[in-house]
Amino acid sequence: MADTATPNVIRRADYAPPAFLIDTVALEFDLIPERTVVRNTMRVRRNPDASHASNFELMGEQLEFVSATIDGAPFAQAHAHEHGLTLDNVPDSFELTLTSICNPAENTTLSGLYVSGGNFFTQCEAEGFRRITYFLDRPDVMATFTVTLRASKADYPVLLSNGNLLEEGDLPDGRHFARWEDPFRKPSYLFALVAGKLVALEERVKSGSGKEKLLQVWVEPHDLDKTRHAMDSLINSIRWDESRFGLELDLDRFMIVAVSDFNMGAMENKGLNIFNTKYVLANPETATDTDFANIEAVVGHEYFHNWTGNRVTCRDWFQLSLKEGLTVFRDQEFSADMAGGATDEAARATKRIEDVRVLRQMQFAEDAGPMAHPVRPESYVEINNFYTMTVYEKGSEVVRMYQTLFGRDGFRKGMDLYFKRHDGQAVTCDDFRHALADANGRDLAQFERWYSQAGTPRVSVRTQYDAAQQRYSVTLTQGYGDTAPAARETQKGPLLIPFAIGLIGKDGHDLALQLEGETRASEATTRVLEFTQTEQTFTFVNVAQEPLPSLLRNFSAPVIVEYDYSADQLAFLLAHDSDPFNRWEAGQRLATRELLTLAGRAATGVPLQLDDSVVAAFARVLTDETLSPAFRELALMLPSEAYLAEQMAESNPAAVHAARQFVRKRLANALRADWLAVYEKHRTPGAYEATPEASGHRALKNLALSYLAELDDPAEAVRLASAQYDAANNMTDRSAALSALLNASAANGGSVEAHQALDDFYRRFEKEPLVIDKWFALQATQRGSAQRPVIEIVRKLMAHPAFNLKNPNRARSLIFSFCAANPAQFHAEDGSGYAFWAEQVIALDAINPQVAARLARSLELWRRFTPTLRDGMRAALEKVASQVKSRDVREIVEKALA
Ligand code: B3K
Ligand code: ZN
Repeated sequence: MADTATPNVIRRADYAPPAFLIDTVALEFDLIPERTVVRNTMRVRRNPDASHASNFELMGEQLEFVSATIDGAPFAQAHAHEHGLTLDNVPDSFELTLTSICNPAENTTLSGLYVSGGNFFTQCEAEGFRRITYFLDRPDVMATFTVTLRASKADYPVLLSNGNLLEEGDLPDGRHFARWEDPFRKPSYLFALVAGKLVALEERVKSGSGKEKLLQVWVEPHDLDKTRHAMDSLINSIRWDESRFGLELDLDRFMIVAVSDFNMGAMENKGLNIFNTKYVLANPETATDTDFANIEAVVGHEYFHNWTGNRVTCRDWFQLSLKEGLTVFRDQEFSADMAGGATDEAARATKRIEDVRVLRQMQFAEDAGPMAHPVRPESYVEINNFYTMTVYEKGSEVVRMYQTLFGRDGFRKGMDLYFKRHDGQAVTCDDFRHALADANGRDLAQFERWYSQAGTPRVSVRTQYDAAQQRYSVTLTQGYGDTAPAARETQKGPLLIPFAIGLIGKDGHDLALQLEGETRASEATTRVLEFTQTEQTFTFVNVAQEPLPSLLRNFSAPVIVEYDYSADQLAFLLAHDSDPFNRWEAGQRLATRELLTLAGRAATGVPLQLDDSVVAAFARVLTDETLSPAFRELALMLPSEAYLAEQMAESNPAAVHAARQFVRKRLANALRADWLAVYEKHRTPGAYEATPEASGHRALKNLALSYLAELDDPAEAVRLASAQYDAANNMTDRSAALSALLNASAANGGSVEAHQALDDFYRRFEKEPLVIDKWFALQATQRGSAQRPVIEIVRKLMAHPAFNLKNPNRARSLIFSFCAANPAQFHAEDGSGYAFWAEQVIALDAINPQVAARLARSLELWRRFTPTLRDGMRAALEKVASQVKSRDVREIVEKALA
């Protein structure tokens, strides 16, 4: 095996610096779909910090080797093999020119150079550059790039690459060229090119230091009317990074390009971000409020990578969270600031709640299964499988904890030091932690465990009030409980947990906080306790009455809090906690507890009932006009079926569905008049506005509609939904109405209204692929019934002319929506869902391993389910394991079965 062959398992401990360094790269492309010729000229020298190697090993995949020259002379000792190219006995410093050919037209993996809609695009992270040319394709090899693109002018009028345009012009035979230069050293994963028939929305803005910048959003011509929001989001991102972190755009030109075939959300290539159309294109008719918010977040995320990821990059892929966790944190703060500025805590909390919901539902589940890994993983088989909720979302929580510990100013000081030390370098998570520690004069050695330990920590809380002494003690104990074996082996000791707490008095107001040893109470009524030992007691003094504790305010650490609140106490917190996050949290705890009890009953066939006090607690939120509509919508939304199933000793999706439906119906029927009143009151007549306020009204109104659709007699809801569908001037209202119609009709096997609306929706938006994705997704996630199982609808839709397995958005809209977002139907007892899953994973494996591996993950928690389901899932996993070829899918299913 040559050195560049990928061994089965790559380990962090095996990191070694590269034997050679590449200082400059000049790439020349002759772009032809089936046969693109790439000439790559590099200045190479031995790495003084690495051990000597006589051979130069370059990575390469799916390339046809043509020739090699060293310092202008043909080089005969070049051997191409399956994993790359070996050059024997090279000099210490030399200019190397390699010529090779690739086939973008046949590249269905969407990694490397590929064709989509007749245009050329690239995706190089993590290891796609080696599918374009032979290279030291690893992030610690940083070079400056110049790129020359040549192509037919009629077919590819626009030629883009990273950095600044140096020159462009015509060539013989109807061809033309463009030459680009990126002045910044970068790793190969940030390389990009785009060529095709595209048009741009352009803006010129001045950056903080007064330099003019050209901003462009490139799309296919018919999409130009959907680029304004992405452009505004980009301008806001530029402003925000200047004001919050003092970071300026460093290029004269910044481009975003939309492509409809894309494996993930977007990619932060230097100066040339490439985006899934889903995260660029929006107008009120085609995009929902959620789409608008996601576009703002993803445009921000990719833009922020320019500093956190590009200027300072990762030494190796184990450090992925260095850029991803940090950049997710930055995009979350950006969205929160856009919604509520620095001070509107309620508006900020809405964003926080949404982010924590995702973390708890997805990352906690990941941490509990066979793919559990630390924020900085120790090993991987296929790096693309490690762009995970843990690396991104838990990684972002880890970054947030620095800010919770040091405050915004302390965090900023740490960031400043990080850039001062590491600008232009490829570094590690330890380097980041050291910058934060040094800038704040702190020893953060213990904090390293957040990077090396997997599993979700549990903090159990005991409290004791001593009325005579007016002392209130809070004892915290930390551990991991009964975690997945993959996580257990990483757990070495207690973490530094910033534990934010408040104490609430009988009147619902926060009490003053004075810890034992302090001379007086602090002004702030939330205190961040630094919890560092396995067990630790914090004692508050001068506590005149027995308080109710508000624990882990604003979700100050990614942990599970165990505390035995009574239902009355939760209702009290839901009504009074000054921390909006914990107000929401109290409602969720209350609902989760009731729902789990009911699911347990449903599983054993005991009749279901719900206490009036729970209904009353929800009624108070529903009718409390002092709360923002956005908050009420979040508070009234029950925990998801997936999250609830995950909390059961044995996951039972059918029982969870029955319990959740029972509660929804009960709340619908008991509060019918209130839902109707809320529905009427929160209509947003007039022109569509994409503001947080307007979207809050729509969210609450549409939640009301979805509850009304649960009524025993849904006639009224059907009437409202049909009217809303017909009158809607925006996609949020139209798709919510369609969804309500589908769900209202589920019980009686489909209704005329639902059918008509579905047909109308399709015809109306036939030419809008992103909306047709919604059309597939709405049907895949709809409620089913014994007479009308959703799997049958899904199978029929697989044969629809608009379905296309090769387009990841479309595959996700139908297949992933069904397998991952419709648990009650997917986990049908007859195993029909699992058989479908296996077929699709196997089919996708041959087309696009990265997408296949994502789908493969929807069975990874199989061991936690009821015995019948478990058997069905194991059989499906075994079938897949015996048939798939890609490293991507193999890693997932083998870990699941191990
Ligand atoms: N850095 C890319 C993700 C690349 C995924 C490769 N499989 C997008 C992002 O996180 O911004
Ligand atoms: Zn990212």
